Amino acid sequence: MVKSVYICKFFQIQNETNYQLLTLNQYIIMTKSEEFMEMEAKYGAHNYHPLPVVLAKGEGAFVWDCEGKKYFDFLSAYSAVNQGHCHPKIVQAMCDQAHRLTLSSRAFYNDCLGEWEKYVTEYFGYEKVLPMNSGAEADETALKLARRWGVVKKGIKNDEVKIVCCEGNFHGRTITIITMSNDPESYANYGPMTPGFVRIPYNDPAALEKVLEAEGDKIAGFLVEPIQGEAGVYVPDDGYLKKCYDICHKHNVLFMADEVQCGIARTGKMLACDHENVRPDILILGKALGGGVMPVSAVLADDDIMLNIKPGEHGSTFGGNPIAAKVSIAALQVIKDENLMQNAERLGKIFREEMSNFQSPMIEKVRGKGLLNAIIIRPRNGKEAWDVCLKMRDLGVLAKPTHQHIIRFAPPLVITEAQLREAMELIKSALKSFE
Ligand code: IF1
Repeated sequence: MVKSVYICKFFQIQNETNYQLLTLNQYIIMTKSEEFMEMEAKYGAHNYHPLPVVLAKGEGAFVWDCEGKKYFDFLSAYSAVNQGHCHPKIVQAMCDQAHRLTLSSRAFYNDCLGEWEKYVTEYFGYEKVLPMNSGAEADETALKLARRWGVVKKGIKNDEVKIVCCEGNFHGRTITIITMSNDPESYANYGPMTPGFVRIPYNDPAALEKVLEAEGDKIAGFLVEPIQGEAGVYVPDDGYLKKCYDICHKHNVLFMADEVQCGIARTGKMLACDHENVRPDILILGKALGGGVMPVSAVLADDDIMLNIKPGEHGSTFGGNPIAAKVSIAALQVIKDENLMQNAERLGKIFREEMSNFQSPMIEKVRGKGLLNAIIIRPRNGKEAWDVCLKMRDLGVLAKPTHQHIIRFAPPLVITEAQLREAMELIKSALKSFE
């Protein structure tokens, strides 16, 4: 089983691992995987708690660890690799451009950005796009755009402008963004927060109506995830987005959708908002926009909103770089060429039906949309979601718990029905092993 071993003098892995450890005098023989985990524990900041598995290769719906063991990837780098790992067309686009020009900065024009801007605005149906890199940056950009619009167009006093957000939200990790969070793990003990936010319950249009009636004249925008990912794949009631959109428009408030995780075919439509035919005033994209190859994020809006930010007032060194532009076009083209929306829609139904019908005392609930799904785990004999994920890993399926008792299941959208069915059998075996 242990294919290659490394000899180390110190051993500090905190996480449980499944590989056999052999003591040789005072030395410990480690697998390659263990050595990499050890290095991260020793030299890296401890801001993550990864599942103990070290990935070295990926292709389509599969990844391989350092020892060559193959797994179904049911996380897809949190929906960043919707197009599958190392998609040849996306990788090719990156390699081709990398030989020509990697970075110009926005101090000069480059011969890729305009083409991407045209492609993306036509693809999603907006007049303008603003490129950034991470999802958090795109959300920050959207907040700045909404505030600017609020001040310049709506006439709100600069220090009174507010944004409405939702309980259970996850929009990233900056100070301003964690201000919106009600999860202490995200916001606690990071010092003073950013003023100007009002938080209301999710999936509650009446709460939005109430706050906009009370202080709508000071509110520039309403920021919402069409499906809450971090909260545990929380799908709101049908009609929620449309109701919120209408309420926003009644009060001259911008409807802003964070589709960083649920966008780009993940839920069975290009955007999760498409399920309700809602066109956000400000659309925020990230993750799969770069096909899991490059960090590419973007904010889309029409001129009336976008052109309130003038030259020099916002930007990013790497945003809109030539490689990102080429990679992103390829990534979006793959979504359409390979019918990934349709695949997500069809296979998502199969997943939810099959897993809902499966009798297990550990399954409390199965929910989701398209291929963004979650199983709520009922702990049994002291075993919880983390233990299920470790067992699934041993059987060859990788997924990660969120909030102790929820496991997210989000394979790359290129997964086939046969592969999905094979993976579901492994997931069931993992659950059965705790009975
Ligand atoms: C991590 C969750 C997923 C996001 C939405 C913006 C961002 C995210 C809706 C920021 C990021 C992440 C980041 C990742 C874990 C992950 C996550 F569990 F936290 F909720 F995907 F499910 N808007 N989501 O979901 O994007 O700046 O990271 O590019 O490790 O923190 P980013």
